[in-house]
Amino acid sequence: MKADVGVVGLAVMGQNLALNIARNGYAVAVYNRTAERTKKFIEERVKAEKIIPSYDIEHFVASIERPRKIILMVKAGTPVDEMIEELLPHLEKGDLLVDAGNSHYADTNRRLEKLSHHGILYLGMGVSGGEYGALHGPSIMPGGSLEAYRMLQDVLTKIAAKTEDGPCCTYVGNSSAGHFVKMVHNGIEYAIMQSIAEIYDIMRKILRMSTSEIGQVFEEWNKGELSSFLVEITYKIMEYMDEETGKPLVELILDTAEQKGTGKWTAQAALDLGVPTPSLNVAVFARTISHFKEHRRELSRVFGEKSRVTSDKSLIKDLEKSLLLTMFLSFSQGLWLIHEASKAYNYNIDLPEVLRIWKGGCIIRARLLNYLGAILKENPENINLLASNNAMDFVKEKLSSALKVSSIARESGLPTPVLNSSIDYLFSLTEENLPANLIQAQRDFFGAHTFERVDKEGTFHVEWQKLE
Ligand code: NBP
Repeated sequence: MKADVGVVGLAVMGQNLALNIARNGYAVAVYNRTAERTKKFIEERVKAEKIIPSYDIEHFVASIERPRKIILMVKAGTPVDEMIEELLPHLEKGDLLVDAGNSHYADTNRRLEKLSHHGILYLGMGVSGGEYGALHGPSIMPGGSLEAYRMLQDVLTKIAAKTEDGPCCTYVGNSSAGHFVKMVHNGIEYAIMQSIAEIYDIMRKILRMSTSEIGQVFEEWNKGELSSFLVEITYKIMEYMDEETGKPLVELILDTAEQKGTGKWTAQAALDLGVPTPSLNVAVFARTISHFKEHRRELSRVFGEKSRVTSDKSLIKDLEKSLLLTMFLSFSQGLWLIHEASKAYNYNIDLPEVLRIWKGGCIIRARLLNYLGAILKENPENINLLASNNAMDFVKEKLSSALKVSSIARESGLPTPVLNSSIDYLFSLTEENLPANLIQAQRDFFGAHTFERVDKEGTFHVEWQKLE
């Protein structure tokens, strides 16, 4: 028996993806650098599925039907290059390699270029949903040539999550479009996670709610407009008790957040392309600041006690609206970035399709996406979603709550960076006259950088002071 598809890399994602493909009726060849992991996988997780293990690369490649379709699910970075190097001598023209890890889009472009010289087709494919999604149906974001996508389309659409709008998989666009969209997906994920954490902090420190009470509120919210994967896991986290101490586990977790790079890359891409994504960027810095635990401990002593504003539980309604606003504006910024990248890199990305495939299986799946999709459908040029009366009404209806929450947090000395930067993003975009005229004057003053005028055409420079 030859395999229909090969999977390289049997850590959490690779194992679950291989099982998902096999459970959809395909024969899957598997290979992992360390043989022990393959053995363990076969012994402990494979039952009736058609999974063919290999312990050397040549055997692995030979066990796959031609033209071969091989999915790499290894750690992003040099491991992907090393695996490509190992596979290449055994591949033939017309075979397909798919990098399903969180690779940087520039690496994907480089690999696409290199493999095209060997006649190997290549897809850079974002996969979201964690290990559960990989097994039961992830959101899949493949990019590269359409020809390459067609080779694996049936498999991918079968294994993807399904919603009433179809499978959460689409051909995202040219070259590294898939990895770019997955990267921005993660950037939005950072912002929503941080937003939720900010609300949690207000609930515990200002409303003095217990972890269990906080969980109940998130559970309630998950039944309404805020319904989403991240809100859902938040209430489940609040309910989880540590066996050893009998306390909610979340209370025992050290407050230093890790990151693997996709949030940072999103911020870097936004800066490179000149797209404003402040909420996404500050979410990365929030994790960075969290790392300075000792420094924070020391400075909190120097700063002294902060007087927390008190508020009654009526604030919970404002917190809900506030979170809806930051979620909306995080998506707004991410979509704008994807739109600009699509133009700059000729990705040809269909934004409503991106929103559609984020509706199921992925970490940022949210009921709100139905609404965002409808806004974009109404006007596909509305790339940051704000240029419609309908969307602006939605945002304005949440704004007074967001301002109240932000103000209470400020007065209490609580950081709410995503909330604050989201409000500033909105205020900046809706302000016809920004004080950037003064910035231009300052630049011209010290650096002769010139400026434009509001009353006549041209580029101007004045001698702001006489040089002696
Ligand atoms: P990891 O990112 O932890 O990578 C572990 C895998 O990479 C193992 O199979 C390991 O083989 C292999 N590997 C390494 Br490390 N160096 C290698 C090399 N030089 N050559 C060949 N193989 C090498 O696994 P993961 O968490 O399953 O994630 C896989 C990919 O999916 C990553 O790009 C990740 O960012 C992405 N992703 C992860 C998630 C998630 O929730 N974990 C979600 C979405 C996307 P070994 O067994 O021999 O060490």
